[in-house]
Amino acid sequence: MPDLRGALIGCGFFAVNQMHGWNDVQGAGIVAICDRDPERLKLVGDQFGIGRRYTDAGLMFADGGFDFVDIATTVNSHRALVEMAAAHKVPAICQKPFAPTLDDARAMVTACDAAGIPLMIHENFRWQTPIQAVRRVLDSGAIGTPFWGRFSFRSGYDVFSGQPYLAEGKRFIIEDLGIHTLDIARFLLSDVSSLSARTKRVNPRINGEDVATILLDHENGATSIVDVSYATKQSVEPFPETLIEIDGTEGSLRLSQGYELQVTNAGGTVNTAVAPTLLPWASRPWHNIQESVYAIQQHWADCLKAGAQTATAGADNLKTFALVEASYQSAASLETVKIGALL
Ligand code: NAD
Ligand code: 89V
Repeated sequence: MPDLRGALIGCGFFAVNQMHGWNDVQGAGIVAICDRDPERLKLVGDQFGIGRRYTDAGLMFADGGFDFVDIATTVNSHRALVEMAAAHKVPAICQKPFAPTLDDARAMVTACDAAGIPLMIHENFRWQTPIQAVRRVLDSGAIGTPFWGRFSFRSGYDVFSGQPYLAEGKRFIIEDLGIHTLDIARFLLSDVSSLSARTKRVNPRINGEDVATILLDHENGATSIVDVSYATKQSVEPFPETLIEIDGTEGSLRLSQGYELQVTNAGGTVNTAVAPTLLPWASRPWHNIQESVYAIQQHWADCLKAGAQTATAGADNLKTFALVEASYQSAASLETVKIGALL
């Protein structure tokens, strides 16, 4: 029996990674699972040897016997399930995107605060090995004070076969993928005070935008660009790499395709390989994301045991989610949106 017993709700496409991650996490494991689809419940229950299975989250909470819940369902169920966790005073992890609206997300933070339980949003991209390596370079002072950045994710990878719902919504790339890239920009260059965005839909078979370009003003005075696309066909497909350029007062860094990190300053140029580990259960090209799933879940277990705040707690992640809302507002109005007005 693990020290911390978890229950997972939503046994779909991505939850399989979360279940593998929990198997690797020290000090926590999954003891019960729930999915309203009996087929998914059986598939994941059999694969991971979980006996306690529910098709109704309410019944699972009523039975109890777990120390936290990991909500891996799609966005429309997030608020109801997080509020259910709060009502039962069970600490909760909730997948991104946080909620359908900023009002829902705020209500979820309020419910968890009132219940005195931690809420962590499963915002895993900042936990990727190459992104953590960039954070360490900035912390070392090697490039001085950053004043400019570019956070770029441009791909032609078919995400729709694994996640068909991504083709259906009115919103697509900013809400699903840009949310990660915006969080990386916050993580590396500080919070954002205002932004301007432009979007396009290139793929005629989907409903939402698949290209977005966002100009960010950071609170520390830096300027950055977040550019994301699922309509970009290249000779070597980079999915799911985030490429980064940051210029600082003393030098610059470049995280380029193939997980190469180059740092240049008065001392010269240093190139380092910052590729993610291919965990035994992982598969390319997803291994970068899969390793970060394990990393954020270990972080949750460590914080829950220590009573510490997680890096992507609900209150913090409201600031990332506000950038998503602001990007859609700006793309619609063609105006700059101030983030403070949304929070
Ligand atoms: P999915 O549709 O494959 O799986 C969702 C599952 O949840 C389904 O099996 C569905 O039956 C179940 N479900 C929905 N509502 C439920 C409820 N109220 N009670 C019980 N079960 C319920 O979706 P997915 O692709 O696995 O995505 C799930 C979430 O993970 C999404 O929010 C998505 O954005 C996110 N995601 C995150 C990453 C990442 O890197 N962080 C990557 C992919 C997907
Ligand atoms: O990470 C995600 O949220 C995924 C994908 C990489 C396909 O955008 O949905």
